[in-house]
Amino acid sequence: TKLSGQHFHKSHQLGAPLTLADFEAINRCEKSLPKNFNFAGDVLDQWSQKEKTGERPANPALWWVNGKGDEVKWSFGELGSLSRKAANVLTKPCGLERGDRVAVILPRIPEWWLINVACMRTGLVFMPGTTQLTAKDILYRLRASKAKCVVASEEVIPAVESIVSECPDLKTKLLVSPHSQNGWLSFSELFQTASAEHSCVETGSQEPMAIYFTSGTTGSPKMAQHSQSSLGIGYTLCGRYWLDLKSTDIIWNMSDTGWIKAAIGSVFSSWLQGACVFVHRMAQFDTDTFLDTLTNYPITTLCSAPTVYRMLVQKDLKRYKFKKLRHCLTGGEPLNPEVLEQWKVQTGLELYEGYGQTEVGIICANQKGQEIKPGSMGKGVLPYDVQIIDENGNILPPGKEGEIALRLTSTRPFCFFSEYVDNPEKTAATIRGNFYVTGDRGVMDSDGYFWFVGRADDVIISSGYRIGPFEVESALIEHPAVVESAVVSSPDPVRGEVVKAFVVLSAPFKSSNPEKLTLELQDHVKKSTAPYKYPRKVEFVKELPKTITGKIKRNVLRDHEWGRT
Ligand code: BCO
Repeated sequence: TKLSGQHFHKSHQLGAPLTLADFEAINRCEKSLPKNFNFAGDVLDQWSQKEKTGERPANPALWWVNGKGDEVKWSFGELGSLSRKAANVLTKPCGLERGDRVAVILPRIPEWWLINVACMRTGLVFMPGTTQLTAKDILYRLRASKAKCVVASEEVIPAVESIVSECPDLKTKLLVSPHSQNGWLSFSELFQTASAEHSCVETGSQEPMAIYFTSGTTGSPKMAQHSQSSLGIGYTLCGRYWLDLKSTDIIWNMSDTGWIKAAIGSVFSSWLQGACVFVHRMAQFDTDTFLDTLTNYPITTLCSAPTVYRMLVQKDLKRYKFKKLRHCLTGGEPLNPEVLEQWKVQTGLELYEGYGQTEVGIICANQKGQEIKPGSMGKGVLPYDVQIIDENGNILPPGKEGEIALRLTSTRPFCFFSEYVDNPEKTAATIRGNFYVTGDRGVMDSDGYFWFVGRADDVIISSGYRIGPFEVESALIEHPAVVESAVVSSPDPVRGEVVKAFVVLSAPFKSSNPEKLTLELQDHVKKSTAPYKYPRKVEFVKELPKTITGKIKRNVLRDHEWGRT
C-alpha cells in the first residue's frame, strides 16, 4: 500500500522508528520484534501525526452511531487526547497501576474504545466481557483474574453489586453512564475534569495487554493472555490482505465488544492500516436496521458472523443499494457455500471467509486476490505454517482429515497468546510435538486450501460463539428438575449449530408439561450464565449413554444429532 515504507516516528521511545513495513516484516519473520512496543504510542499517535501533516485522509478514526440520531466522530488526534484523559481517570482517581487487570463490561459505546486505548497508554491489562454476562460469570472472572477494577455500564450494576463482596481484590467500580450510582466512580464526571496530558508508558513487546476468557470442554473458561505485540503487531497482514484495508476505508465489524473479533476488526487490524472503525449500537440485532445501515453510510468493508449472512440472504437484497460496500468478510463459525453463492448473486460481492481462534488470531483466510473455493476457509496466513496432523503429531498428506495445527519454530510465535493464566497444564496441553493444536479438525487439499470439519472436542460453535458444554450443564443442574444432563451441538439452518440439552428429570418433574418445562429450563440457563449459551433445543430422556466407568458419552448423542453412525 501507499503507506508501506513510510516512517512511524516514535514519539516516546528511543531507537529506530517503526514503519508499517517493519510490522509486516516482523509478521513475515524477516525482522525481530522490537524490545518495546505500545499500540497507542507506536501506531495511534503516529496516525494522529499524519493527520496533522495531511498524510492521512480526513476520515474519522472512530465513527459511532446508535440509530437514534446520536453520532460520534473522532479523528486519531481526538482519540489521542480523549484516551489520555481516560488514562488519567484510570491511574489517578481509580488508583490503578501498570499490570493491574481491569474487567471492562460495556456494550458498543465509544467509551469502550477510549478505555481500551487508555489501558494501552497506562499498561493496564484489558479484560473485555460481553454485557450478556450474568452475576455468576462476572464473579468467576473477577475472582479468577484478581481484577483490581471493573468498568461497567448501567445494566451490569445489579449483577456486579450482587457478587462484589466476594471479590476481595476488587478496589474500584467505574460506571460509564450519564447517571451516578452509590459506591461507583462516575467515568463521565471524572473524565470532564481529567487532564489531557499523559505520557504513554513504554511497554515491553511481550508485556501482557489483554486477557480473553475462552470456553473449553471441561471446567470454567480459561484466561488466554495476549501481549502488546501479539495483538498490536500480529494483525498487520490480516488488515492488509484479508480485510484489504487502506486509510480511506470504513470498516463495520459487527462483533460484540467481549470477543477477540472486536479487537481484530474494530481496533488492531483496522487502526494499523489507519482505516475508520464504524460502530452501530443496535438495541437488538435486526436485519432491516443492518441493511439500512449499509445503505445509508459509506461503509466500504463489512465483517460479520456467517449466521448474520444466513439471516441476510433470506431478505430480498436486490432491493438495497449499498452506498460504498466493496469487501465482505466472515468468520467465527463455518460458512456454507450456498450462503456465499446467494450473497454473491444478490449483492455482486464475494464473501471472504477467515478462520481463527482467540488464542492465536487468524490462522487461515481467503485473502483478497486469491481464488475462493466455496466452503473452504482459505489458505494458511503468515506467520503461521498451518498443517493437518494426526494424534501423534505427524503431518498428514492433502485430503486426509486430522487436527488443524500450527508448526512451532524454536521460539513461540510472537502473535500467540502467552499462556492460559494460572493454568500451565492447559497451556501445555495445546502443544503436541512441534505443533500448537487448535482443537479443530479439518482437511487441506492439494492446493493448500483448508476445509473445516468440526471440533475435536465437545465445544459447540453456535452463531459464532464458542460454548463449553460443561458451563451449560452446570447451569442446568442448578434447577431442581434436572438430575443430570448432557449438552451437545445440534444442526441448525441459521445458526450453523445450536446448543441441545439432553435432560434426565427428577421424580417430581417427570409428569411436567414438556413445553412449559423446556421454557423454564431455558429461562433458568439465561439467568444463570450468559444467555447466548442457552439450549435452544431440549430433549427429556430416561437415561444418558455412559461408559462403563460412568462418564457421559456426549459423542454418542452428538453423532445421533448429526445423523452420523
Ligand atoms: O434468540 P433468542 O431471542 O431466543 O435469545 C437471544 C436473546 O434474546 C437472549 N438474551 C440476550 N440478552 C438477554 C437474553 N435473554 C434474557 N435476558 C437477557 N439479558 O439470549 C439469546 C442470545 O443470542 P444471540 O446473542 O445469538 O442473539 P441474536 O439477537 O440472535 O444475535 C444474532 C447474532 C448473529 C448477531 C449473534 O449471535 C452474534 O453476534 N454472533 C456472533 C458472535 C461473535 O462475534 N463471535 C466471534 C467470537 S471471536 C472468534 O470467533 C475468534 C475468531 C478469530
